[in-house]
Amino acid sequence: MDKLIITAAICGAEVTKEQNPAVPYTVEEIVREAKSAVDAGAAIVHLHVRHDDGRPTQSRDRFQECTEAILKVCPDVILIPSTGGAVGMSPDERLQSTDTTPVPEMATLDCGTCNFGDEIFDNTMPTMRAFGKRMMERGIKPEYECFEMGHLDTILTMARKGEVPAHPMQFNFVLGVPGCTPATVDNLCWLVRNIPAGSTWTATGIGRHAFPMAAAAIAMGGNVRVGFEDNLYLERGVLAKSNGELVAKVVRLAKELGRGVATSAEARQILNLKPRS
Ligand code: KMH
Ligand code: ZN
Repeated sequence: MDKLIITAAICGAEVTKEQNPAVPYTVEEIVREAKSAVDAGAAIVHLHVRHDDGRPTQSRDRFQECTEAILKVCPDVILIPSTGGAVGMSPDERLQSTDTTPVPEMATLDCGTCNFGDEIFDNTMPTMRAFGKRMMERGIKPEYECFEMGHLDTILTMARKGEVPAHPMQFNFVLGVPGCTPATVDNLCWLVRNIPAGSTWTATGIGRHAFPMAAAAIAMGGNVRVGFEDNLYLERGVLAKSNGELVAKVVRLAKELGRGVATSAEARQILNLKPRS
């Protein structure tokens, strides 16, 4: 089994300081949270950015500022900027996160429209084609985010048609978003059974499902995403003080289950990315 790649989704677009005071908004806070996660064992940071007052933004300049600031203190980390942004943003607005210098090694590509709590997260076929084209043009490896079972079929069909980058594909199965596929081991197994040979995958459980999904993924040979974007609690009733605390808990689970944790350099090999020169 390959070593475990841990991704920290440090910020997200929806969670607030009212829910957990450690949720980062400013550049300094985003750097602090990225560093806490990397120091604890995360090889990847999945990045959203905010205005100082907490409003989500996909501003190219804000992504540039945060990227440079994070890479200054975590020079080896793999950054996966979000192209999902927040519900209601336009495709062009969302794609700005792929305009930074250097070009991101990876970026998320959301694999279909779905419910998102009370709202609808809009990912039409033309939107996904545009995102796939952009990533193929720029050599960005997508992380295919599937919130629903049907998203997997959608993206595999697009890959077969050459509309999005294909082999080897990296999937992130985000399970337990209200209104989407529930976070059960059964659902995770179905998804993993149906990805092409040679693919890699990550499991993300939302809210109280974060650590049960992490444990299942560790045992199944997949990878794990945790962080404030997905879950604010270290355990029932106990808010996490940092993303690093959430990552450290996954590292402890991996250790108990006998799985080594990948560095960023090892994660690049596993994900078939170019080594950082
Ligand atoms: N904020 C969600 C609506 C992504 O990063 O690509 C979408 C999201 C997915 O977080
Ligand atoms: Zn995200």
